[in-house]
Parts: sequence; C-alpha cells; structure tokens
Amino acid sequence: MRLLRVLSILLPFCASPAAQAAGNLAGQEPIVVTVELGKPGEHAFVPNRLRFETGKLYKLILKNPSNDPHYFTSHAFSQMVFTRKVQVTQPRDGKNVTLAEFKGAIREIEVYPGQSAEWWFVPVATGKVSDLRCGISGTDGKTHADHGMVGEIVIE
Ligand SMILES: [Cu+2]
Repeated sequence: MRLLRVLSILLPFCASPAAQAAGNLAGQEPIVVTVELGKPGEHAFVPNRLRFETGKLYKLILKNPSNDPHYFTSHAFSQMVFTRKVQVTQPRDGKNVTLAEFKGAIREIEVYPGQSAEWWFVPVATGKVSDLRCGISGTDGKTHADHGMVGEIVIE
C-alpha cells in the first residue's frame, strides 16, 4: 500500500535525533501554493484544481480576497496529508506576521474576508479527490458549493 510506504519513509525522520539531520522536514523549504477563496461577485476556488506530490513539504496559502467568509473543506484530502502546522498570518508594515500557529490533524479551515491562513503539510498518500468544497450557506439557502465553489485535488 502506497500510504504505508510513504509513512515508512517519513517516520524514521521523527524517530531519532540522528536521523533529523538528513531528513528533517522542519528545515526543508516548503513549496508555496496559493489558493484564493472567492473572487469578486463569485464563489469559487482559484485555482480549483490542485496537484501535490507525496513526501514534499507544502505551504498552502489560503487567501480570501472576497467579502464573504469561506471554507477550504476536503475530508478526503485531510486524510492524505500529515499536517505540520497551520498558521494565521497578517500583513503588517509590509511583512507577513504570524499571529497564531496550530499543530495536529486539521480537517477544514475557514478564512474570513481579507484574511489568509497557511496550511503546512506533507502528502502521505496518492489519489484524486473531488470533495473540496465551501459549505457556507448564503441568504438564498444554497451553499457556496452549490454555486460552484468546489474543486479537485490530485496527489501523485
Ligand atoms: Cu464560501
């Protein structure tokens, strides 16, 4: 099984201090991927197709440039990654300042209008999932997903 093979590669890195020198994910430069949650007048993920590779460290920036809160929810995806941390950041004096850091398994992230969050993770299983969605309900009783705020994630 592919998941087990990747875990068997990753786990020794956590096991002993000696191994950290060679495979320390904390010291690895992340691959930065940005997804915008919503755009003016439209509920959508931009882009709505994401591609990652197992064993690499990613910093997924979830940026909400719209006037509505939005969720980044994919339960299938959350089962296929090892989360290193989630950070809440805010621009201050031209720099991005970290306000808070969360560790542990993450299932979904909500980002408020004009704000952003960073999900740092390492994919540990391959596959294609199409349950990425924003489940927030609008005043019309429909969810943002009903309006097209859905997406697909491929892990190779
Ligand atoms: Cu939404």
